Amino acid sequence: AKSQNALSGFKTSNVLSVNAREKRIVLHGKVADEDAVVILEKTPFTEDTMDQVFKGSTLKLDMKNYIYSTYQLQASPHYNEIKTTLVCPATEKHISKYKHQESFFVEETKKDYETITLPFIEDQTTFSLEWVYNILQKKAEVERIVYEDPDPDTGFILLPDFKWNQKQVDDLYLIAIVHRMNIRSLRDLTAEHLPLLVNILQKGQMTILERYSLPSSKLRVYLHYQPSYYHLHVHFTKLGYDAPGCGVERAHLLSDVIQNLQSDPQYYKNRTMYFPLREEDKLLSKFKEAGRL
Ligand code: M7G
Repeated sequence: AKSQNALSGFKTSNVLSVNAREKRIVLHGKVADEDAVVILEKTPFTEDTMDQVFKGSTLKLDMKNYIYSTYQLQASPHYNEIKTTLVCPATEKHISKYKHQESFFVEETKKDYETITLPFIEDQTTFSLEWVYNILQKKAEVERIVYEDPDPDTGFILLPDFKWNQKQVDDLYLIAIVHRMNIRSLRDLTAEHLPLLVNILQKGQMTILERYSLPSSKLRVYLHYQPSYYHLHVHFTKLGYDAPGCGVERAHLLSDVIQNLQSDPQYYKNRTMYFPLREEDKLLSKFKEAGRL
Protein backbone atom coordinates (compact mmCIF):
# COMPACT_ATOMS: atom_id res chain seq x y z
CA ALA A 1 0.00 0.00 0.00
CA LYS A 2 1.18 3.49 -0.81
CA SER A 3 1.40 5.79 2.16
CA GLN A 4 2.76 9.24 2.71
CA ASN A 5 6.26 9.43 4.11
CA ALA A 6 5.97 11.60 7.19
CA LEU A 7 9.73 11.52 7.59
CA SER A 8 10.99 12.38 4.12
CA GLY A 9 11.52 15.95 5.30
CA PHE A 10 13.35 14.91 8.47
CA LYS A 11 16.60 16.76 9.07
CA THR A 12 18.91 15.21 11.62
CA SER A 13 20.60 17.64 13.98
CA ASN A 14 22.30 15.14 16.27
CA VAL A 15 22.48 11.53 17.39
CA LEU A 16 21.08 11.12 20.89
CA SER A 17 22.23 7.55 21.42
CA VAL A 18 23.41 4.53 19.52
CA ASN A 19 23.57 0.94 20.67
CA ALA A 20 25.34 -1.68 18.55
CA ARG A 21 24.09 -4.66 20.53
CA GLU A 22 20.45 -3.55 20.47
CA LYS A 23 20.88 -2.32 16.90
CA ARG A 24 19.16 0.92 17.67
CA ILE A 25 19.90 4.55 16.99
CA VAL A 26 17.98 7.58 18.28
CA LEU A 27 18.08 10.77 16.25
CA HIS A 28 17.08 14.30 17.16
CA GLY A 29 16.06 16.57 14.32
CA LYS A 30 13.33 18.63 12.76
CA VAL A 31 10.17 17.81 10.82
CA ALA A 32 8.80 20.99 9.28
CA ASP A 33 10.36 23.24 11.94
CA GLU A 34 9.19 21.08 14.81
CA ASP A 35 11.55 19.20 17.09
CA ALA A 36 11.37 15.48 16.54
CA VAL A 37 12.89 12.35 18.04
CA VAL A 38 13.17 9.31 15.77
CA ILE A 39 14.04 5.85 17.09
CA LEU A 40 15.29 3.39 14.47
CA GLU A 41 15.59 -0.24 15.41
CA LYS A 42 16.39 -3.40 13.49
CA THR A 43 13.74 -5.99 14.23
CA PRO A 44 14.24 -9.58 15.43
CA PHE A 45 14.03 -12.43 12.94
CA THR A 46 10.74 -14.30 12.67
CA GLU A 47 11.43 -18.02 12.46
CA ASP A 48 8.46 -18.88 10.25
CA THR A 49 9.65 -16.79 7.28
CA MET A 50 13.32 -17.80 7.30
CA ASP A 51 13.03 -20.56 4.68
CA GLN A 52 12.58 -17.79 2.09
CA VAL A 53 15.48 -15.59 3.13
CA PHE A 54 17.91 -16.52 0.31
CA LYS A 55 15.27 -16.39 -2.42
CA GLY A 56 15.77 -13.45 -4.78
CA SER A 57 18.58 -12.06 -2.66
CA THR A 58 22.22 -11.29 -3.39
CA LEU A 59 25.11 -12.68 -1.41
CA LYS A 60 28.46 -10.89 -1.44
CA LEU A 61 31.48 -12.72 -0.12
CA ASP A 62 33.49 -10.87 2.55
CA MET A 63 36.15 -13.46 3.29
CA LYS A 64 36.83 -17.16 3.06
CA ASN A 65 39.29 -19.15 5.15
CA TYR A 66 39.27 -22.95 5.26
CA ILE A 67 35.68 -23.96 6.17
CA TYR A 68 34.75 -20.42 7.28
CA SER A 69 33.24 -17.69 5.16
CA THR A 70 31.34 -14.48 5.89
CA TYR A 71 28.98 -12.64 3.53
CA GLN A 72 26.86 -9.58 3.16
CA LEU A 73 23.37 -10.74 2.40
CA GLN A 74 21.04 -8.33 0.65
CA ALA A 75 17.76 -10.03 1.42
CA SER A 76 14.42 -8.96 0.01
CA PRO A 77 13.14 -5.68 1.55
CA HIS A 78 10.68 -7.56 3.71
CA TYR A 79 13.60 -8.86 5.82
CA ASN A 80 15.12 -5.41 6.19
CA GLU A 81 12.28 -3.64 7.92
CA ILE A 82 13.34 -1.02 10.41
CA LYS A 83 10.99 -0.34 13.30
CA THR A 84 10.61 3.43 13.45
CA THR A 85 9.13 5.45 16.28
CA LEU A 86 8.52 9.17 15.88
CA VAL A 87 7.86 11.65 18.67
CA CYS A 88 6.80 14.99 17.17
CA PRO A 89 6.60 17.64 18.37
CA ALA A 90 9.15 16.41 20.91
CA THR A 91 9.67 18.34 24.14
CA GLU A 92 13.00 18.93 25.88
CA LYS A 93 12.06 16.03 28.15
CA HIS A 94 11.73 13.63 25.25
CA ILE A 95 15.07 14.69 23.82
CA SER A 96 16.64 14.17 27.21
CA LYS A 97 14.86 10.82 27.79
CA TYR A 98 16.49 9.30 24.72
CA LYS A 99 19.90 10.85 25.23
CA HIS A 100 22.64 8.60 26.54
CA GLN A 101 23.36 9.72 30.10
CA GLU A 102 25.03 8.61 33.28
CA SER A 103 22.75 7.36 36.07
CA PHE A 104 22.93 7.87 39.81
CA PHE A 105 21.25 5.84 42.52
CA VAL A 106 18.88 7.76 44.75
CA GLU A 107 17.52 6.76 48.14
CA GLU A 108 13.99 8.02 48.63
CA THR A 109 12.62 7.82 52.17
CA LYS A 110 8.94 8.32 52.95
CA LYS A 111 9.79 11.92 53.84
CA ASP A 112 11.79 12.45 50.62
CA TYR A 113 8.79 11.25 48.66
CA GLU A 114 6.50 13.70 50.43
CA THR A 115 8.83 16.68 50.29
CA ILE A 116 10.74 16.16 47.03
CA THR A 117 9.15 13.65 44.66
CA LEU A 118 5.44 14.30 45.19
CA PRO A 119 5.70 18.10 44.73
CA PHE A 120 7.77 17.41 41.61
CA ILE A 121 5.10 15.10 40.16
CA GLU A 122 2.31 17.52 41.08
CA ASP A 123 4.17 20.39 39.47
CA GLN A 124 3.29 18.89 36.07
CA THR A 125 6.96 18.81 35.17
CA THR A 126 6.61 15.14 34.23
CA PHE A 127 5.55 13.72 30.85
CA SER A 128 2.02 14.43 29.64
CA LEU A 129 -0.51 11.61 30.14
CA GLU A 130 -2.43 12.49 27.00
CA TRP A 131 -1.55 9.21 25.26
CA VAL A 132 -2.76 7.23 28.30
CA TYR A 133 -6.10 9.09 28.39
CA ASN A 134 -6.47 8.56 24.64
CA ILE A 135 -6.22 4.80 25.19
CA LEU A 136 -8.63 4.80 28.15
CA GLN A 137 -11.15 6.97 26.25
CA LYS A 138 -10.78 4.90 23.04
CA LYS A 139 -9.43 7.81 21.04
CA ALA A 140 -6.25 6.01 19.99
CA GLU A 141 -4.94 2.47 19.56
CA VAL A 142 -8.49 1.13 19.85
CA GLU A 143 -7.89 -1.70 17.39
CA ARG A 144 -4.76 -2.71 19.27
CA ILE A 145 -6.56 -3.49 22.53
CA VAL A 146 -5.92 -7.11 23.47
CA TYR A 147 -8.18 -7.24 26.50
CA GLU A 148 -10.33 -4.90 28.53
CA ASP A 149 -11.93 -5.22 31.92
CA PRO A 150 -14.18 -2.13 32.04
CA ASP A 151 -14.76 -2.15 35.81
CA PRO A 152 -14.05 1.39 37.08
CA ASP A 153 -12.35 0.10 40.24
CA THR A 154 -10.52 -3.06 39.23
CA GLY A 155 -10.56 -2.76 35.44
CA PHE A 156 -7.78 -2.09 32.96
CA ILE A 157 -6.88 -2.10 29.29
CA LEU A 158 -4.20 -4.51 28.07
CA LEU A 159 -2.46 -3.64 24.80
CA PRO A 160 0.92 -3.94 23.08
CA ASP A 161 3.55 -1.53 24.30
CA PHE A 162 4.72 0.61 21.40
CA LYS A 163 8.17 -0.91 21.80
CA TRP A 164 6.75 -4.21 20.46
CA ASN A 165 5.94 -4.72 16.76
CA GLN A 166 3.88 -7.86 17.54
CA LYS A 167 5.57 -9.86 14.78
CA GLN A 168 7.22 -12.38 17.07
CA VAL A 169 6.51 -13.51 20.62
CA ASP A 170 10.24 -13.55 21.46
CA ASP A 171 10.16 -9.91 22.49
CA LEU A 172 6.55 -9.78 23.68
CA TYR A 173 5.80 -6.54 25.51
CA LEU A 174 2.32 -5.51 26.66
CA ILE A 175 1.12 -2.94 29.13
CA ALA A 176 -1.95 -2.91 31.34
CA ILE A 177 -3.29 0.59 31.99
CA VAL A 178 -5.72 0.89 34.89
CA HIS A 179 -9.08 2.61 34.49
CA ARG A 180 -8.87 4.15 37.93
CA MET A 181 -7.56 7.68 37.86
CA ASN A 182 -5.18 9.26 40.34
CA ILE A 183 -3.00 6.28 41.15
CA ARG A 184 0.33 7.86 40.28
CA SER A 185 2.73 5.06 41.04
CA LEU A 186 3.75 2.23 43.35
CA ARG A 187 3.94 4.82 46.16
CA ASP A 188 0.16 5.36 46.05
CA LEU A 189 -0.68 1.68 46.41
CA THR A 190 -2.19 0.31 49.63
CA ALA A 191 -4.05 -2.89 50.53
CA GLU A 192 -7.15 -1.15 49.16
CA HIS A 193 -5.75 -1.71 45.66
CA LEU A 194 -5.18 -5.46 46.08
CA PRO A 195 -8.30 -6.50 44.13
CA LEU A 196 -7.09 -4.32 41.23
CA LEU A 197 -3.56 -5.71 41.27
CA VAL A 198 -4.66 -9.34 41.58
CA ASN A 199 -7.14 -8.82 38.76
CA ILE A 200 -4.44 -7.40 36.45
CA LEU A 201 -2.09 -10.26 37.22
CA GLN A 202 -4.66 -13.02 36.76
CA LYS A 203 -6.52 -11.69 33.72
CA GLY A 204 -3.33 -10.42 32.10
CA GLN A 205 -1.69 -13.84 32.41
CA MET A 206 -4.80 -15.64 31.23
CA THR A 207 -5.22 -13.38 28.19
CA ILE A 208 -1.58 -13.72 27.17
CA LEU A 209 -1.82 -17.51 27.45
CA GLU A 210 -4.93 -17.60 25.25
CA ARG A 211 -3.78 -15.07 22.69
CA TYR A 212 -0.04 -15.78 22.40
CA SER A 213 0.20 -19.30 23.91
CA LEU A 214 2.66 -17.94 26.45
CA PRO A 215 2.17 -19.43 29.94
CA SER A 216 2.62 -17.34 33.09
CA SER A 217 5.89 -19.19 33.77
CA LYS A 218 7.28 -17.32 30.75
CA LEU A 219 6.12 -13.88 31.84
CA ARG A 220 7.81 -11.09 33.76
CA VAL A 221 5.08 -8.85 35.19
CA TYR A 222 6.24 -5.67 36.89
CA LEU A 223 5.88 -1.98 37.66
CA HIS A 224 8.52 0.68 37.28
CA TYR A 225 9.61 2.97 40.05
CA GLN A 226 10.13 5.74 39.07
CA PRO A 227 7.91 5.46 36.02
CA SER A 228 8.01 8.02 33.21
CA TYR A 229 4.23 8.33 33.18
CA TYR A 230 2.44 8.79 36.49
CA HIS A 231 -0.78 6.87 35.79
CA LEU A 232 -0.58 3.32 37.13
CA HIS A 233 0.38 0.73 34.53
CA VAL A 234 1.91 -2.74 34.59
CA HIS A 235 4.51 -4.15 32.18
CA PHE A 236 4.23 -7.71 30.79
CA THR A 237 7.39 -8.89 29.02
CA LYS A 238 8.61 -12.30 27.95
CA LEU A 239 11.12 -13.93 30.24
CA GLY A 240 14.39 -14.28 28.36
CA TYR A 241 13.82 -11.03 26.49
CA ASP A 242 16.09 -8.42 27.99
CA ALA A 243 13.48 -5.65 27.81
CA PRO A 244 14.70 -2.13 28.51
CA GLY A 245 13.91 -1.28 32.14
CA CYS A 246 13.40 -4.86 33.36
CA GLY A 247 16.43 -4.76 35.67
CA VAL A 248 16.44 -4.72 39.48
CA GLU A 249 17.04 -0.98 39.65
CA ARG A 250 13.61 -0.08 38.26
CA ALA A 251 11.39 -3.15 38.08
CA HIS A 252 9.15 -4.33 40.94
CA LEU A 253 7.48 -7.68 40.30
CA LEU A 254 3.70 -7.43 40.57
CA SER A 255 3.62 -10.67 42.60
CA ASP A 256 6.01 -9.15 45.13
CA VAL A 257 4.00 -5.94 45.26
CA ILE A 258 0.85 -7.96 45.99
CA GLN A 259 2.54 -9.97 48.75
CA ASN A 260 4.10 -6.90 50.32
CA LEU A 261 0.72 -5.16 50.50
CA GLN A 262 -0.89 -8.31 51.90
CA SER A 263 1.57 -8.38 54.77
CA ASP A 264 1.65 -4.60 55.30
CA PRO A 265 -1.18 -2.47 53.88
CA GLN A 266 1.01 0.66 54.00
CA TYR A 267 4.19 -1.01 52.72
CA TYR A 268 4.85 1.34 49.79
CA LYS A 269 3.83 4.44 51.74
CA ASN A 270 6.44 3.83 54.40
CA ARG A 271 9.42 2.08 52.93
CA THR A 272 12.55 3.64 51.51
CA MET A 273 12.76 3.19 47.75
CA TYR A 274 15.90 3.03 45.61
CA PHE A 275 16.08 3.91 41.93
CA PRO A 276 18.44 5.42 39.41
CA LEU A 277 18.00 8.90 37.99
CA ARG A 278 19.81 10.22 34.97
CA GLU A 279 22.18 13.14 34.93
CA GLU A 280 19.73 15.60 33.32
CA ASP A 281 16.67 14.42 35.21
CA LYS A 282 14.99 17.37 36.96
CA LEU A 283 14.09 15.10 39.86
CA LEU A 284 17.79 14.44 40.37
CA SER A 285 18.43 18.18 40.74
CA LYS A 286 15.64 18.32 43.33
CA PHE A 287 17.32 15.56 45.34
CA LYS A 288 20.63 17.43 45.06
CA GLU A 289 19.09 20.74 46.12
CA ALA A 290 17.62 18.98 49.16
CA GLY A 291 21.07 17.70 50.05
CA ARG A 292 19.99 14.10 49.52
CA LEU A 293 22.78 13.25 47.08
P1 M7G B 1 7.09 3.82 32.15
O1 M7G B 1 7.66 2.93 33.17
O2 M7G B 1 6.14 4.89 32.65
O3 M7G B 1 8.17 4.58 31.32
O4 M7G B 1 6.35 2.91 31.09
P2 M7G B 1 9.46 4.15 30.51
O5 M7G B 1 9.12 4.56 29.08
O6 M7G B 1 10.53 5.02 31.08
O7 M7G B 1 9.68 2.70 30.69
C1 M7G B 1 5.58 3.41 30.05
C2 M7G B 1 5.48 2.35 28.97
O8 M7G B 1 4.54 2.78 27.99
C3 M7G B 1 6.81 2.14 28.23
O9 M7G B 1 7.13 0.77 28.18
C4 M7G B 1 6.56 2.76 26.84
O10 M7G B 1 7.26 2.07 25.82
C5 M7G B 1 5.06 2.63 26.68
N1 M7G B 1 4.47 3.69 25.85
C6 M7G B 1 4.79 4.99 25.86
N2 M7G B 1 3.99 5.67 24.99
C7 M7G B 1 4.07 7.10 24.75
C8 M7G B 1 3.14 4.78 24.43
C9 M7G B 1 2.07 4.91 23.48
O11 M7G B 1 1.74 5.98 22.97
N3 M7G B 1 1.42 3.75 23.17
C10 M7G B 1 1.76 2.54 23.70
N4 M7G B 1 1.07 1.47 23.32
N5 M7G B 1 2.75 2.41 24.61
C11 M7G B 1 3.44 3.51 24.97
